[in-house]
Order: sequence, then structure tokens, then C-alpha cells
Amino acid sequence: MKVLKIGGSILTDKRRIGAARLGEIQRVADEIAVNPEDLVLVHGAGSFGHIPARRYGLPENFNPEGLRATHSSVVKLNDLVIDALCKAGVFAMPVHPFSCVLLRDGRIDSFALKPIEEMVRDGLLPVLHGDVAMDATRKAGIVSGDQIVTYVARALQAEVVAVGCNVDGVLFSGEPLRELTRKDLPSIEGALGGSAGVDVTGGMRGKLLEMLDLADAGIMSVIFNAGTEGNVLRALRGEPIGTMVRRPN
Ligand code: IP8
Repeated sequence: MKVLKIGGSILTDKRRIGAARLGEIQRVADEIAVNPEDLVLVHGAGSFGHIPARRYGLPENFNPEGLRATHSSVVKLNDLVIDALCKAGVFAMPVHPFSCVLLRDGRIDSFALKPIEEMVRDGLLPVLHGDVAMDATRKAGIVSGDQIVTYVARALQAEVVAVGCNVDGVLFSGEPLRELTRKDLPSIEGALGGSAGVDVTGGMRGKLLEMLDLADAGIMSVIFNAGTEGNVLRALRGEPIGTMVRRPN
């Protein structure tokens, strides 16, 4: 089983609400279509999620209108991704985390994964995304695509986990690190950037912390540049691109 995340910075212009990069969405879909078997796809929310979430004060403030508006906006991006995949010949199906995830203190507490497993088994490609979600202790919150990747990859024991963003991996002094373990975190933490545009889920730092959690559970992942043509294909083949995040020896 493979888990692929495509960051919202690839699929959207993160500075402008509802600004989809349709050409990039189709390119990514076409690359996935070469090898779509045994795969769970997760995409970021980009400007479809982060801008409304910030506007309504989520996740700090419980705001029903903000929840509805943010969810329906990210669903629109998900529709565009599904359409592009269908155009590329992939049987892609939407999975909206708001309807199947419960958070506790901002972390996934339960997740109805059985339909996802069944889809993969039956040749469908489940397409999940960063979303708003109900929270047992805080009423509601935001579940990032990265947190979803970690949870799903651990629960389904993924063999390939690839997280695509708009830089060449985890950068240190402008260069991507080939690999990274939790031991390296103190020395590079100061150099970790945020994200261009609005981001309510922590940019590269948030991403790396999720992938280190996954590494702690014995599952390796790569953080790579999904904006470079051909990289999505390479990542799905398990080729060593970007930064490998693994458990220390
Ligand atoms: O783009 C964030 O998901 P991410 C979800 O994967 C919302 O961090 C609604 C902002």
C-alpha cells in the first residue's frame, strides 16, 4: 500500500482564495495515472482551506458558519482533483475527513478506515484532503493532510509514503537534506521555513513533525518536490528523491 500526499501549494495559489492551478492538478493526475494501484491519495487544502479557516478564526474559535464554509470550499478543490484523475482514466472517489474523522485535542482519535481499505482492494483510488473536523474536547478543529497521511500510513502499514510539497525536501542552508531522523531536529529546527501564503497547520515544520512521528512507528517517508515534472511518478515508484525521514539506527 502506498500513501501519497500532494501539498496545497502545488494545486492552488496559496495567496488567493479558491485559486486552483488546473494545469498542475492535471499534470499530477496524469503522473498518478501511470501507477494508481494500491494507493491512497491525500491532498492539502491550499487556499481553499487555509484562507477561509483563517478568516473565521479556526481552529481557535468554534464557528459553525466557518466550519461549513471551509468544508464546502475544500470539497470544491477535492472535486477538481477527482475530475482530473477521472480524465486521466483513474477511478477516483472522494473521502471527506469531516464525515469520518473525530479529533481529540486536535489529534485524530478515530477514523473510519474500512471503506478506504475496501476501495483500494476493489481498484478505486480514495482521495482524501485536509479538512475541518469535529473534536471531542474542543468542539471542532482542523485536520491537516499531513496528519491524515501519518494516521493512514500507520494504520494500513504503508510501504511507500511520499509527501509532495513545493520545495526539494527539507532544506538546510538552501540545500535539501538527503535524510533526516529525530536526532537531527535540534540542529535544523531554526532553519525550517513556514509556507508562502496563509497556512494554519504549520508549514514545513508541521509536516516534518508528522513524518518524524511516522518514523518513530517504523515507517519511512520522503518529502519531495511535487512541482518538478516526473517526481510524483518517481515517488510512487519508491525512488529516493527529496529528503528521506527515517528512524535513527
Ligand atoms: O493543507 C488544512 O490541510 P493542509 C485543512 O493539509 C484546512 O494543512 C481546512 C485548512
